[in-house]
Amino acid sequence: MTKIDQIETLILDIPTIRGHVLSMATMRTQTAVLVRVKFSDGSEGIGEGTTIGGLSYGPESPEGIQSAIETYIAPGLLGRNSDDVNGAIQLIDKLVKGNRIAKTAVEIALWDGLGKRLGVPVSQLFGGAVHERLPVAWTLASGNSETDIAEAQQMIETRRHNVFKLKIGKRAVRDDVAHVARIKEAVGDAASVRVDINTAWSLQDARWGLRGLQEAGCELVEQPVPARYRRAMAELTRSYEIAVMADEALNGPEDALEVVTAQAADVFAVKIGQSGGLKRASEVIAIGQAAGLGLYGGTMLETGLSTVAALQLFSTVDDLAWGTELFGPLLLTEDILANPIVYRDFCVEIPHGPGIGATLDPDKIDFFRRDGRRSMKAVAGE
Ligand code: MUC
Ligand code: MG
Repeated sequence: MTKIDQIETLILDIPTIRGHVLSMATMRTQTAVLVRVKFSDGSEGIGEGTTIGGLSYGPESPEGIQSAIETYIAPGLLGRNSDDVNGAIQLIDKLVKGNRIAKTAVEIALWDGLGKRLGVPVSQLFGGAVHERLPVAWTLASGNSETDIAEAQQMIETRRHNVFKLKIGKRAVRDDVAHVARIKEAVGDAASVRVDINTAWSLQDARWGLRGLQEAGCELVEQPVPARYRRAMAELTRSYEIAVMADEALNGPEDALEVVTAQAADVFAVKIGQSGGLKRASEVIAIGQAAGLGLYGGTMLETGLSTVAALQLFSTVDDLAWGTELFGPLLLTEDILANPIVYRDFCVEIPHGPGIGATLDPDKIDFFRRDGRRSMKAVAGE
């Protein structure tokens, strides 16, 4: 029996190509926690746990993710059967409450190792891919309407993206609606425009906001109000034609069930990190599908590593009606993968594996490491 021998973590800080202005934080750097699991037969698996804006987006920070893995998850897993991923998930859930992103990072590495040992992509461990490529949105969040319009036009011309998610919620609702209307007018029918408020609005703001956004031709509004405001989300879902998507409200299958029960969304933004791993994300997907909701493959702006892991799972979902936003690596100045993900014709291509299908670039890992005392080359497999 192959056993789990060693679990290592590393933190990377990678600059973004421009300031990414969200309602709760402006990102100039993205921080990723990388995990490498070594198995007794010499095989390895890699994973990533990433959040946004330190502790401003959700309850886990990069440092907390690293600490949860090193102090509480790793010691429980050492010596266990490498192939028993479900058993590991159950044990981790017993050892650690919450900390979904930390769990995700480790779980990705376990699936990656299993896929590599079997010589198959992780999608096959979830029943097999039914897509070779998926539509991929881009987020316009420079903080300036003119810059956003120029960026959108360039993306359309180069056939990289024709679906745009605008980050709003920082300014007055009226100003935000005017910003969205300007961008929609500039791109016309060549692109779909959606918005993400990242919980910044009150219910009253949201009533005005959704009415204005709908009139401006915006198709979808993501998490307009705080995650726990399920009744407000339900009112907005039922009162306007514009689609309402749950994001921060969806932390795993239990939340998914509650959102469905409260009729508090038209669409689920499924994120592997927020769900608590690929398996829990597949359960969120199943609940959304059973309720007849639309599905969208969301991101926490991860590097290529977690992005390919998400692609492995989303490639197995028959209908992602709203596509994906798995563009994380494109927001970073450097890709940490030696085999970068292919983006073309408004789509992202699914890597073929084995495992999640990611090979780290050791020099990039070395360059972006936060803690020089750790051997980043070791994580990259050197
Ligand atoms: C979020 O809230 O959806 C996804 C794309 C992006 O630009 O930010 C993220 C987070
Ligand atoms: Mg969101």
